[in-house]
Amino acid sequence: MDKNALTQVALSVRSLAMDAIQKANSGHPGVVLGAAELGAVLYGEILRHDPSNPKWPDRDRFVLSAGHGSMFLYSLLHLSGYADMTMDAIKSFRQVGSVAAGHPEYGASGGIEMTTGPLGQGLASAVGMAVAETMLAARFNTPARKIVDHYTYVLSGDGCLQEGVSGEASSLAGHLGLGKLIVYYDSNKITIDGSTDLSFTENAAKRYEAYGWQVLSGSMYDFEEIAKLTAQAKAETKKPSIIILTSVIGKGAPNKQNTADIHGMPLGMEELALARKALGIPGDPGTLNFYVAPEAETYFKAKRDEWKKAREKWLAEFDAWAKENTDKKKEWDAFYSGKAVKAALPSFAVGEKIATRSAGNKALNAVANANPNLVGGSADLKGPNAVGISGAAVYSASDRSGRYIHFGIREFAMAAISNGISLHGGFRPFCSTFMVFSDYLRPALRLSALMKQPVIYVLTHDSIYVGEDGPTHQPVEHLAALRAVPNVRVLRPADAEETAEAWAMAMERTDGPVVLALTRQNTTVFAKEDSEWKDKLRSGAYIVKKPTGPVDVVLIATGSEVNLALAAAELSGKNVQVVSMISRELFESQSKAVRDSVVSPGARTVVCEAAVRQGWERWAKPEDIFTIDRFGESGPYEKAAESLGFTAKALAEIIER
Ligand SMILES: Cc1ncc(C[n+]2csc(CCOP(=O)(O)OP(=O)(O)O)c2C)c(N)n1
Ligand SMILES: [Mg+2]
Repeated sequence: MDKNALTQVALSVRSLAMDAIQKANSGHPGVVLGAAELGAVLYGEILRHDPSNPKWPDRDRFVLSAGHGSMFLYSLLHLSGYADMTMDAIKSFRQVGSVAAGHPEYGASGGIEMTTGPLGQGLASAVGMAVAETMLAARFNTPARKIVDHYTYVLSGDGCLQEGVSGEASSLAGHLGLGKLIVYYDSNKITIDGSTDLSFTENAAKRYEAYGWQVLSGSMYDFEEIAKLTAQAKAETKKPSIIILTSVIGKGAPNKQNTADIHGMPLGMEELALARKALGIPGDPGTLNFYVAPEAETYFKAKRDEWKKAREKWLAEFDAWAKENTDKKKEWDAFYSGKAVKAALPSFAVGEKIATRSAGNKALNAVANANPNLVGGSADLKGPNAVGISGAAVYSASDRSGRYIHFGIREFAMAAISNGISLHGGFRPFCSTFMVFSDYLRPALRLSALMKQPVIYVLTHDSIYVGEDGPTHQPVEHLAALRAVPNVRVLRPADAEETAEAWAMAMERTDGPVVLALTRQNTTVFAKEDSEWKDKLRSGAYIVKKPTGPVDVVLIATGSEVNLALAAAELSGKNVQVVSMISRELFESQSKAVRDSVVSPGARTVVCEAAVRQGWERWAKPEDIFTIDRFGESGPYEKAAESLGFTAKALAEIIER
């Protein structure tokens, strides 16, 4: 280990961070200055990566869970030689269009493994990446050749450890014995408000021990110790490791280090000059020079050759493996194609009464059969969510080949882990819970959407028709809340046939998450007059039933309320055209011609959904929107609906008006 070179790398990281943050007049120098030594040894000596091929499948993953320290990542990506992270990008840190955005954004530059910034989620998703590594290894490694063999590293701060989601995920990681997950904890005992004494005095080491992790500790400022602790972490193959590194926030800024002031504000030109002086960074006080030490450049230049050779060695191994294992190679290609294989979907008979969650289970099984890389599970609601896959082994510490994941009652971690599985590559994850508890996972769903990850969220018990469990379990505002997130596709199929198609639609999506909103109660499979209904479903809505005469009312319904709409149309004396709108967002994104072909312009429209009206205002006049704008009620579901006035008769009265 060339300690002198690493010192110069750490110095360069500090220099770039101080200058970029000063230039932007915005950013978080504290963690970058405080953890620069870890950055140097991590990127220089520990990580197996290749900047010339950032997506190399067997690279080590590094997740900067403390995403506010984005300049930590950017400066190291730049020094390592990631092509997108140019000096210009660093000089335009936090400016519109720069790949060096405020917080790391997935896809902006090679080497950014995920979008971080919402504290805790980086660590939680890293658990998913580590899960995916073991799953992939179990499926593709052979006794002769280990083509999947990499580590997942995380840098986490006090904030990440305070967030509940990291606890949920770490608990599961301990249970699952993810030995190749290594978390560095930048323990500087400072957050925005000041000392952690204000609110965080628990013994994190003991907590992680209790989770079943290996807990190690040392100094942030000893390269050899960090390398030694990392080797110890790797040697422990049955437990994840957390390495607690005692550090000083803002190290190097003589007056501001070890204070909350340096957490999230530029140093100011005066302190910057003093810091440079203390650190030995050349340059005129009063000007920013984005200094990079020549020794750091030379060091990484040599590394780039080593890294490339290491990847080429892997590639040779991979090619040999591919020749010896042609079937596995075919499967590998399918896993990495990013395209789902079309499944033979289950069929249902008109008149059949079946809950869409149950129909969903049949579709899931068909889709899972065709796509062995579909993996996932539920937050302890396997039966109620109906997400069991027949014959599927359970993924566990002793069986990495399993595909069903018992996430435990950890909705937020479940979704964050699913993001990690998706980001890792190779797998298509799904996760599930009651729709009402989507609130518990919403921040991770938001990141799925932001990162364009095609995670499938199976959210059952999708309305007050849950019944006896009462208002705590009856979602009313959730459909609106889910639809409000950009790039989330909410599919609420109306019957078993639509549900099977909805699963297919979910699998077809490649650039964002899909929510499958499914019922607990039975719905009746209805006749579809339009032979092209499946194609039209993919535009978000289609006409279920056309009246014989001229259309008086277009009645738009979603999910189980299509049954209600058909009943109300029967009761009414008007000519009602019933529309099933499986996805409002999708339909709203269609051309006017497509929209007009389903919802005739000029016709009176009535909307029906067993949820709050928010978002439906565009589609009907206030008095023509039949929704539930209050919490539900405990009772058998028909009785609960009656008591809420949500009946076919009441809907028919609106139509008649
Ligand atoms: C979920 C979430 N809540 C709040 C914030 C705002 N925030 C950003 S950094 C930070 C403090 C983090 O403290 P620590 O992890 O110790 O980082 P350090 O101050 O040591 O750099 C907070 C509250 C956030 N980014 N994410
Ligand atoms: Mg801190």
